[in-house]
Amino acid sequence: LLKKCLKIMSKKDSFVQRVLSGVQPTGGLHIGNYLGAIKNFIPLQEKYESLFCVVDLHAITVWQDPNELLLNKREVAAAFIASGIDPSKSIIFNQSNVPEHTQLSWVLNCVARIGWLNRMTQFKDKAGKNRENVSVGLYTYPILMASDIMIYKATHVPVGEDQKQHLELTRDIVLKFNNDFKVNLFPMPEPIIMEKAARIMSLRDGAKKMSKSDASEYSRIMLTDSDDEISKKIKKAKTDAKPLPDTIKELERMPEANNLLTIFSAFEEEKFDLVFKRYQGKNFSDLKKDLIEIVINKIGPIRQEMIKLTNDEKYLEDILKSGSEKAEHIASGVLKEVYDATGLKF
Ligand code: AQP
Repeated sequence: LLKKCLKIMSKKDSFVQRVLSGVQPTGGLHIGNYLGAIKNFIPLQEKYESLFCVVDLHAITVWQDPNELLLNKREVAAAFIASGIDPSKSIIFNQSNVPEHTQLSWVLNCVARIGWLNRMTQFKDKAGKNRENVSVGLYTYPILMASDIMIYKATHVPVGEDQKQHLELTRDIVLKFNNDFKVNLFPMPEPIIMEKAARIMSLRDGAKKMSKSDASEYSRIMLTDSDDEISKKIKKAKTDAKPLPDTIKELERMPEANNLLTIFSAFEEEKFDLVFKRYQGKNFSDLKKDLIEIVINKIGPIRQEMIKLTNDEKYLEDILKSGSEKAEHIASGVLKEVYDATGLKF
């Protein structure tokens, strides 16, 4: 038994420590995407072999204008690089350029159970009352996400609160695949809970998350916003007429105030409690004035770099091309193993 355990352990340890994450090109990126995801990817590339993917196949689960989709894909790639993801350390690529994602996805469709998908709360939220009329892709989205992870045998996946359930599903699929085919082909992907990642809410409604698809542009600060736009949006952000409260307990009942302090604390990398102490009892205009300066200072350089990168089409295309070649090199090997294990090989 000991020999068997050691054999399994040594196999488990032989997996390359690899991170995979993706961002959908569904519109201009905002500070929620940056503070909640991209910023937290940067340190990972020092520790793991990292792949960061523009997940265009996920984006089309909801209608996308083809011309805008192309522009948005470029913008996500530019945002990755401008924020500090280094193409010489990490693999940056477009999901649809590596067909193995969808090839594995079909196999995983046949492994996953309908009951598992029926439990996915994100589908219920996104489909709402319109469930009969949304795309089948929106329903099977978590299987494609499992495939994104498994096609690289990723061992670690940075996840925010909203993606935890999808990663659990991936873990169920890994277990069932390895059991069904009596292999140890896929490692069990571990979540990297991004504790520092902030959940940023809409500037117009503190109960709704900041989102690319929100109808109001004043609900979000985009990474491409000018200093003027940043200033206007923060000035107009919803707050109370009264000053900031004196206690955290009172603050908990004020989602918009909470959100502005969260944005401050996330950009400054300063503890929320300390930021709150500094502004308790003060007027919102004091907090907003300082926040405008901070956001402009942090976003300004990223915006300038993004403009430079999106203007240099050839540079971005070269990075994405080389990224997809490196990604496909890994993915094609894994797909071959899957076809061998499942009898699909000819
Ligand atoms: N408001 C947010 N606060 C913190 N993190 C956020 N993320 C998105 N919004 C916030 C994180 O950004 C990463 C990439 O997101 P995505 O584009 O893949 O999907 P999403 O969560 O659906 O993003 P949006 O902005 O809300 O887009 P739409 O409107 O198209 O649905 C993810 O890690 C996400 O958690």
